Amino acid sequence: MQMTLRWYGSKFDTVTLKQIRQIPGVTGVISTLYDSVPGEAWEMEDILNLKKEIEAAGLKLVGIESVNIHDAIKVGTPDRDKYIDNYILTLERLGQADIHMVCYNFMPVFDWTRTELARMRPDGSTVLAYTQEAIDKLNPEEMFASIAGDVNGSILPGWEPERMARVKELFEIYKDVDDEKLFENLKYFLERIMPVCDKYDINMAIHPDDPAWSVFGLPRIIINKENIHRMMKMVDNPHNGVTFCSGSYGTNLQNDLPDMIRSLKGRIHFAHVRNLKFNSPTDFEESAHLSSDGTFDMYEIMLALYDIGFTGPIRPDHGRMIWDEVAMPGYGLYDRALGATYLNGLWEAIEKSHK
Ligand code: CS2
Ligand code: MN
Repeated sequence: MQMTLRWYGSKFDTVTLKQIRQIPGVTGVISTLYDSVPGEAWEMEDILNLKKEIEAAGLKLVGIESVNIHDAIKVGTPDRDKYIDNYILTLERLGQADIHMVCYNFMPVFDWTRTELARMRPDGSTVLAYTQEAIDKLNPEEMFASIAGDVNGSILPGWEPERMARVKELFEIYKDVDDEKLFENLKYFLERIMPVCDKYDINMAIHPDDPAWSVFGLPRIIINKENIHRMMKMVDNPHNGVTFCSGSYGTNLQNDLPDMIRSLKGRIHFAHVRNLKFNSPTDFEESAHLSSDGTFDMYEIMLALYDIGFTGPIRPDHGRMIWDEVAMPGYGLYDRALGATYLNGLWEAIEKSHK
């Protein structure tokens, strides 16, 4: 595996490349053109500038998270081909820039969903949290306003204010899209992009829906072992793979994370590894990465990745806000650095005990 950190670019991130470079064992960065608009093709010049900036700091741009998908593609409207053409152009340019992993998601309307961005834990740290009870009381249009006070001045991925202003309209365009339709539209998209992925050896890594069930009645399909295997079989190409995100699949306690990982040998192109602490099956918070701080056995997760011979990029995922850091919720420096160090420690121990 290659340890990386997600970085939003110097215009948006409070964390610097210099700081990332100084986290022991972190050699790569996962980034994006954060101000790109879904549906538009990325300019080669912008891609190369991003790459150059990262390389000048002594790091490597090992993948993109995310190239976001235009709603027309997810909904399957007649104009989707034009947006898929643009997506293909972006992939082509990424391939030419020697970038071979692209993370994306196929969630309608909302990306990840949390009901609190700064829940206080007993040690005074604050974390992202979710309760179904809070969702059940909310109208989707109020969703953004309900968390907007806790964003620390940052723009959250998938929660851009312009997008949230259109929530009502977005719900409207998805009204005839159910799980089956979403699968069909995903298949159509994947079939169209696989030739360019084959040509440039680009691994597509779909991110799971988070939480891994339907929110506000919207369809959600990338939620469990059965559905991911269905997705991979429907377009059976090794470039059609997954981002294994323990914190997202883990939201559903029925998902056996190490077992899922073992079943995905060869198709996990990217890993997000973090822990969750459950207070009840529908109330969880994003604890520290350490096994003892949450519900998951992180050793077993890393061991499963080791056992399948995982060599791709991995990153700690959301961290707690600690030591008075002010940053994008989930994406501060300190706790993610602790997470990376811990995961590196587990990996070293696993490797050595297998020699
Ligand atoms: C990320 C997702 O911060 C997060 O929860 O894991 O937003 C992820 O980047 C997207 O779903 C992938 O497109
Ligand atoms: Mn994730």
